[in-house]
Amino acid sequence: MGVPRYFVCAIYVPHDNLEAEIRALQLDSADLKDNVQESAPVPVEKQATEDHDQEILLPVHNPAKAKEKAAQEKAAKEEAEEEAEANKKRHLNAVFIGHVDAGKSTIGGQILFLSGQVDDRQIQKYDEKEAKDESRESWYMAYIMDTNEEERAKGKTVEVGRAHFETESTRFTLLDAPGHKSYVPNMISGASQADIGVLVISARKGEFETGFEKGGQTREHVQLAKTLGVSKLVVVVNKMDDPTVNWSKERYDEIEQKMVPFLKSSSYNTKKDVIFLPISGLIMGVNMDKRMDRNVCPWYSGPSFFEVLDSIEVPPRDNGPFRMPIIDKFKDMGTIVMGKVESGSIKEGDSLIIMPNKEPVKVVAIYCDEDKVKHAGPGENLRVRITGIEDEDILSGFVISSTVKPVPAVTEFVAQLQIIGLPEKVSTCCSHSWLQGYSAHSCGC
Ligand SMILES: Nc1nc2c(ncn2[C@@H]2O[C@H](COP(=O)(O)OP(=O)(O)OP(=O)(O)O)[C@@H](O)[C@H]2O)c(=O)[nH]1
Ligand SMILES: [Mg+2]
Repeated sequence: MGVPRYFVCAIYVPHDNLEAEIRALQLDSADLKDNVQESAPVPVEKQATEDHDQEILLPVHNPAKAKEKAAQEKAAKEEAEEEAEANKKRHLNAVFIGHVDAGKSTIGGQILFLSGQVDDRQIQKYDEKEAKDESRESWYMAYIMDTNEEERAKGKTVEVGRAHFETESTRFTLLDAPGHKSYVPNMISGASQADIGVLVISARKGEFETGFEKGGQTREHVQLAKTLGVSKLVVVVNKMDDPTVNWSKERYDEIEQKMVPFLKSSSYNTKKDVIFLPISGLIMGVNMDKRMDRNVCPWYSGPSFFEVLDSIEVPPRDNGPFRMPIIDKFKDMGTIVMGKVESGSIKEGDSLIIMPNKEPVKVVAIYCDEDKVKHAGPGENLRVRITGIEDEDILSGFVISSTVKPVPAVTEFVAQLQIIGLPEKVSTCCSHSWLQGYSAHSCGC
């Protein structure tokens, strides 16, 4: 309970008098020693107005005050935590796309190495032991992202790899999509969580051509990314160090000139929403965290990859009712759901509902990157621990949403389908069987 204001004023002791009082008490205390408290009890109200020194000299056991102080300290700590969270760097989800073997995982691994998350010893372990054992000497950087046995044995990403890194002003969630055509559905799942795309193109002789030809995944990935709402693209022309390229400006220009009309035809504004740059993801990572060494490539004077990532605008976020489509779920001291917040925000203790099965749930904990946070806003990729439902009652595609305005469950909806390619034999008659890839923005429903 607070002290009435008039009372505080009435017992105020001017500083000079206070010092004299303390001195007198100190002298007295030489005789009285432990009896100070008994012989000179200090009213609670007075204690509340005095400075810290006096509290030390005259400790008074007051549970009410101790409780109040603890509450104040807790509130101040919470406020500081909230402020720290609010001041956090902006956040972007970046999906790495492009034809198989273009170098997506290698670049992802290099980013983690350059940002200090993987050290030399780990690289040596991958390089000298694991990659060599698989006769994949140059694959050691990709092994940082490609962690499962199948991926390492085949030298191909299968599942979307996830990592986190930070540039000067931005926190990134890195989504490393597979390039092989067998895993296009996994690539779709990665791109659907992304704000921006990093399109990786191999400049190596023959590799750009294969990836860009009809049937190559460069085209398919660009079109899928655009359809899935990836509004900005960073096109990294990779493997510029390869002996067939050797940092040739002609090769770089050729690739850019061929890509620009195609990107335009895929509805990207190539002036505003696309930026090209040459890099090498292997060895030391050239033009990645630091600007290009002019001895390596004298004709490029533009920004480094990290600088480009830092300057990309965050797309507008939706502050509507809370909606997070569930990408995955698992059991870990309760039920954990994973996904990207498409709209609204979430905080610890929230009561939400899982749609379409209308299960009420409670938010126990929120994890953003590796950190536990108290709340999170739109665009964040989260893991959320909930109670009130078992993981087997959740399917990916379900939406955890606001109870007041849950995402509607419908039996019919109007969709716009973008057909990005037809098998040659099926040109006139449409059969359902080949219409495999589609996406529906869950929030728009
Ligand atoms: N010379 C050279 N080789 C590279 C570079 N980047 C990647 N590579 C090599 O290209 C091969 C494929 O690299 P990955 O990173 O696995 O390619 P990816 O795009 O992730 O492949 P998928 O995940 O299967 O689509 C590996 O042998 C890498 O060492 C580069 O900048 N220069
Ligand atoms: Mg890969």
